[in-house]
Amino acid sequence: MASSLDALNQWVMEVARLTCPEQIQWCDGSDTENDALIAQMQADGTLLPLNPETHPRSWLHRSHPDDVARVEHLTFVCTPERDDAGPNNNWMSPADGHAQMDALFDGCMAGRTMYVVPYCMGPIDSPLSRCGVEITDSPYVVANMRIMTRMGAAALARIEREGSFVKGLHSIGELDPNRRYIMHFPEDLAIKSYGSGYGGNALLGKKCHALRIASHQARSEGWMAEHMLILGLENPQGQIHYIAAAFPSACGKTNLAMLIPPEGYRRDGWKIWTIGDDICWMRPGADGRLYAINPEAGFFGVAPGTSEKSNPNALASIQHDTIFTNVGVTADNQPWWEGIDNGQVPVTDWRGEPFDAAKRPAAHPNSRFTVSARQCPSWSPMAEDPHGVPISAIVFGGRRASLVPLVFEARDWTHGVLVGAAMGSETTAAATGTVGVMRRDPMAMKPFCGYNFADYFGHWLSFDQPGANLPKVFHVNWFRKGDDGKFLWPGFGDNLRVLEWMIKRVEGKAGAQDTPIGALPLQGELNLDGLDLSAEAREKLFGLDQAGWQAEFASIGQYLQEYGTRMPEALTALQVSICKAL
Ligand code: OXD
Ligand code: MN
Repeated sequence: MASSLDALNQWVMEVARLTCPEQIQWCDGSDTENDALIAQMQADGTLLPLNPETHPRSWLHRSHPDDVARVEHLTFVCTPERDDAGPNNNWMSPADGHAQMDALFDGCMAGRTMYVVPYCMGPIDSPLSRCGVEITDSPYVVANMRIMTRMGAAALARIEREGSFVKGLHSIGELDPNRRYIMHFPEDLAIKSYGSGYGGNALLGKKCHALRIASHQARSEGWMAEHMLILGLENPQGQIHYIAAAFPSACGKTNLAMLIPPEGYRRDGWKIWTIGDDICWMRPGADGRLYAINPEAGFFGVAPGTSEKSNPNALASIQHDTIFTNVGVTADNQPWWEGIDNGQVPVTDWRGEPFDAAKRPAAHPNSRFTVSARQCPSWSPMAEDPHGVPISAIVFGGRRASLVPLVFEARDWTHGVLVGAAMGSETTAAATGTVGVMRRDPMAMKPFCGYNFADYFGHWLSFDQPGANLPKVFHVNWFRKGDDGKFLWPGFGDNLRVLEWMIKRVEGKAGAQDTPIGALPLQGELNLDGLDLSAEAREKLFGLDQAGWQAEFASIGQYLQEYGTRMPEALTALQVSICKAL
């Protein structure tokens, strides 16, 4: 019988025949291999060394200026039936998708090295983890994959044992936006990505595998692949509750995952432990609870706005052994971005030109750092636990300047699924396109769900079974603005106050007021001590705008209808009953 390594070798040979590389390098993930790749990229200018005194072993990569974000309009899910991909995805038939991609890949690695990168998403010994192999012609991708996944020999050994892996084929091609596609073939557990070196398009373990392909795998195997951070909230008694939270890209997931409690809370013994900042895989355990792992091993975080005030843990993490992409630099070659607020000034912008504020920001708004999670001071030892951590609460949140209060709680799991399905958020720079436009982004998975959203909501509902002990579901909005256009909630560390209320609810220790949209904190139950909130802020953060919600629910109804009869009846019926109650 052919082993899975035979299958891998055969695929590598097929790809080599198509792409015609000059040489093939199998990556083992070792330091020696990494040092050689870094030296090579330094020699050809792919990586520029940063100040070795202040940022040892750290580099700056400047991408092609047209290749700075995910390209949702060029991202496809290729299923035999269009309806299986759903209105939430761009669709092509697998035959057309393969033909289109293979034409692009034809001979594209001539004169280049083809790297074969085995990786494992999740702790190497966890039954929840899954493996993949990325073939790429980009050493920058290899170096990033080494940080973001468990990459190399151990992953290869697991692939040999397990017999199955996701096949990801990537080439930077000519970096021509007109010859750029990211295609997914869920039935074949395969990905083909051409023409971009940007993380979300090119580090195939991340969005392509751990979300789009994994969401499909998870549906057939009875688990969940979600765009969620995972944190542990430790109370003064030393008990830790784990929370998974879904926010659209560039809405502060990394900040929340690494939150430092406000002074008083810190003194009392509250602490946040970081398990993950972007992706969460969950599966019901024997006790009926959902157990979660972070499939990633590093952070690919948004740099702008990261400061000693907003995220000291992230800042501490990226002082060494970090790859920065598209940030500015100071005169003494330190990385710099808008909002770093460290008293330094940039001299060179992300395109390598003298910084001129009138021309462009020093750092691209979607500039990033790639860093090993082990460098984070709040990194939880439980992040390596093969069993995962039990989830007490699931949080959904969007960027909503109006209407949506600071926090509310769903009545039950079905209502929680509707709350997630109805999520809306203003778009950000993490994807190309207009920024600041409100769109529906169910469970923050709009760009990442590898199949029809109606079926995905059905999959969520299916976890509500006899014996299940599911998390409570909440919705938050850190981004509500006042009439003057300023944020009403201080956010950052003070978000802990909201998490504390949630955990009190989980433990049955806090009151709430039932409303048609869910339960709002009763006055005095969410700790606001020491905050200077105006009357307008209190009203808007904790009140219910009845007329506004009537309009919102009408729009949610229209959105659900876009999925036709495939939409689970339980959700449409609940939407109608909430409309009536409002
Ligand atoms: C990310 C994203 O990079 O969501 O995490 O775009
Ligand atoms: Mn993300």
